[in-house]
Amino acid sequence: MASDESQFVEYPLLIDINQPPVFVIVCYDTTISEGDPYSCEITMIDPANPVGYSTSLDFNHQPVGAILNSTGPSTWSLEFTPDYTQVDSSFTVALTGDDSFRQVSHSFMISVINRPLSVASIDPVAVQRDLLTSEQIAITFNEAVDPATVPTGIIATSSRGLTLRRTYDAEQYVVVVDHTSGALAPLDTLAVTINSNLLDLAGKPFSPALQFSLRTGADVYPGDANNDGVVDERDLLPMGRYWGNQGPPRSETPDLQFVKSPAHVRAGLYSWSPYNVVYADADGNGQVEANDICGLGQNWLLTHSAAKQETAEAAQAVEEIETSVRQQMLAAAIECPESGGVQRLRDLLGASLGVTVDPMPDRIELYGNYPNPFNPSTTISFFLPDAALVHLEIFNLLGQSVSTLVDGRMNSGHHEVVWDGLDRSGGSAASGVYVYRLQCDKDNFTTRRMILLK
Ligand SMILES: [Ca+2]
Ligand SMILES: [Ca+2]
Ligand SMILES: [Ca+2]
Repeated sequence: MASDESQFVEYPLLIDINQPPVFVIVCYDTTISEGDPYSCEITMIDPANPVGYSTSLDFNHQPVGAILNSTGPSTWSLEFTPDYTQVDSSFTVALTGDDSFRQVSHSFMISVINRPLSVASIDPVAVQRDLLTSEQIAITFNEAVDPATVPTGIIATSSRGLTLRRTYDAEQYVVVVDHTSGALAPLDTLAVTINSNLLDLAGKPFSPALQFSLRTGADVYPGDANNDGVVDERDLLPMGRYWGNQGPPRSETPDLQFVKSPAHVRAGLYSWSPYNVVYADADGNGQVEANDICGLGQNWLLTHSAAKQETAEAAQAVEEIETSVRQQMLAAAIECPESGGVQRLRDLLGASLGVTVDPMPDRIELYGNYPNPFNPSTTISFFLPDAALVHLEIFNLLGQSVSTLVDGRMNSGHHEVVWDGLDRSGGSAASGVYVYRLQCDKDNFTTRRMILLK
């Protein structure tokens, strides 16, 4: 029996000198999205392949676009990137290894699903959506869209009633929203809706709907010439640097109120150059000049949140402004209505030019008392542009007169009066809030409050 067995075992070894090839790494059933590259590696081992026989690998079935690359003597890689026409399809891939004598086979399934259409980016991005530097909105999608569905799938409206165009770039998957003239109108609100009428090339809708809006121009305080969000001495340098520059006005009449308002954008064919010069034009009349100094002084230290930090100038010396321009700026600051900011501007410019500027308000000014709160006395100061009959009186919060400090004619100029904290009867006034009222020539008066704190 032993010798029979031995003969039985050896017999096939003698005739079966060519072993069938074997797949070592194979590809299995898988699900992939359109557009996503799929690849798998195949290694075929062919033991004892006799001389004269070669090893090969073939597709029996394959989806359109799938290729088999030879990567070595016995390795291949299968590469497949399905397109939109293959969405919702399944493909059976069959591989056959062949050494010209024997074969090995393996099959598996690739299922292709839709990749949802989505927005990859919107330019300008949310934080920059004042469009000061942009004449258009670019919406980039993650994949191609059906151009025929863009007109009803992307709705864009202008608060000024302008017709906005949507142009599709099939190469970049970008829809550009702009105005047919090429420039978006200033001070407009543009609302964009992307809805389910928009289809991808596989016919699948954009979902859920996306809405956003942006304004052409952000609310800023006039005088923030470097556009960093605060009106302060750093704004002197850009204002001085752009002195005399011209651009499109924001309105027919200059805004001498200098209230927080939308920043300007380029209109039509006209533009400021560089564009951020517009921030130095505080009154919006289309020129950087004397009035704008007043806006800077009037809005001194006010802040707003719509600044474009990237355009902010670093703090630099006022001396970098041309001397003749500094002289013009100082002359303008002297003419501005009096305010703490204007005083500061005058001091800065005056110091840089080596001149001292006396404050010369053109109207009656009643300043805050010092110290405040106080005990027992405080100093009240005021300015008279002209000589006047002056009455300065102190009241408690019940409206009762506590003391009269001045009652008579005074010359023009700066005056200081001390209140010693005593009432009419010569007793010490109680702790509390008091009002002091300055009346000139009986026809106009102004009041301020102070606190006596014991
Ligand atoms: Ca898709
Ligand atoms: Ca600033
Ligand atoms: Ca101006």
